[in-house]
Amino acid sequence: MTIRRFARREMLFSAMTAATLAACPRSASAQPDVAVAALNNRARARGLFYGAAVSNDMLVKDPGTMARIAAECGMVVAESSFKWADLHPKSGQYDFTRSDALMDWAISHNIRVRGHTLVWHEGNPDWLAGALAEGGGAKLMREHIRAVAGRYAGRLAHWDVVNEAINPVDKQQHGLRATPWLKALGPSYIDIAFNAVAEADPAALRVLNEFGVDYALDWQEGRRVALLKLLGDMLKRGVPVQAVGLQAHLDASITQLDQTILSRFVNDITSMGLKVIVTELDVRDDRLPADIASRDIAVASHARAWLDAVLPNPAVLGVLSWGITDRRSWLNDIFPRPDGLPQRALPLDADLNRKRLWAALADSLDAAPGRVSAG
Ligand code: 9MR
Repeated sequence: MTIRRFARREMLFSAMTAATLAACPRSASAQPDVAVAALNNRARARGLFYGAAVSNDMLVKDPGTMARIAAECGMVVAESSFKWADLHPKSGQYDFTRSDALMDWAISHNIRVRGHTLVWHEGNPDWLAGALAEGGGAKLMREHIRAVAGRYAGRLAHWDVVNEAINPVDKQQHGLRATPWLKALGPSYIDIAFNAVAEADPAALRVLNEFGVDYALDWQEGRRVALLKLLGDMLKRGVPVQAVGLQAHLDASITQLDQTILSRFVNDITSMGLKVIVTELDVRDDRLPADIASRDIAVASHARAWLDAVLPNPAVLGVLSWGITDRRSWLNDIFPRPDGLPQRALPLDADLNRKRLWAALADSLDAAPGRVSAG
């Protein structure tokens, strides 16, 4: 069923995209066309939100991109500046310069902010692993959370409390990822983190953020099973988790996108009473041929199929993409195209014009059933 339904969706997509793109023709002028409703406006009409990740460079050096973020987004998230390495560069010393700058920008533009992330195995300062190995990790984690979540208490929409906790291939307890936090504190590190955030900033929605649960691939099925089990166990223990972040780092070359499996998985999460947020959407195209028009179509139809399986669930709150323009994507650093061309993974091109991926998001948001906005 999947492939057939996916193909039908692609055709449907082409028709709808053509209509949406026709409504916002690309102009060759320096001023991008913004007359057609921005993504967050379309999302809001359905009780959802749309947002994007902002890098510190963008905020400081790229007013053009920031203007487009202000126009398209209702929420932003820092690509790095709320992570340990940025905020807590030396033991006991905090630097809130960059995180405060993003908060100030967002508040002045009436845009909400999500916090990312408090506990992760990456994005950490060099001193952290040594400090954890020496003991006292629970105290260290609680102090960091009190300082950071406490500073922004009442001002953040969400916190990614724990990021990327599962990785069954690591063969640890409960399918958890082998991280310095697991090594230092055992599986209870997750409970400690969620409880500390509930205390420091009770108003922020507490999220467990995860990747690699998108496709009908055996290794991803293992991750879905582990994630559902982890969530069920957390809820049984009374751990105050409230939502799951689906990162949605997609790959347009993967054919195993099964909408039935995906929507059932989202439903399995939301049936536990949890919300779902699409937190880091982008679409790799490094295994596709160079031709820009066909890459854009493949990227857009892939995202559309994924979004159409996820957004109908009424407990889905919104979508953020990991950046907004092809001017900057982490994908070019980690998965460079063999031909050296930049990836076209994001809704706007490098000239800040709306692409087919923008239209796919617009169409999928328009098609989503309305819901009461909940975060
Ligand atoms: O895009 C981010 C990159 O600029 C940082 O160097 C990196 C480490 O902090 O993190 C990247 O963002 C990741 C996000 O925090 C978690 N999910 C995967 C993202 C891409 O690696």
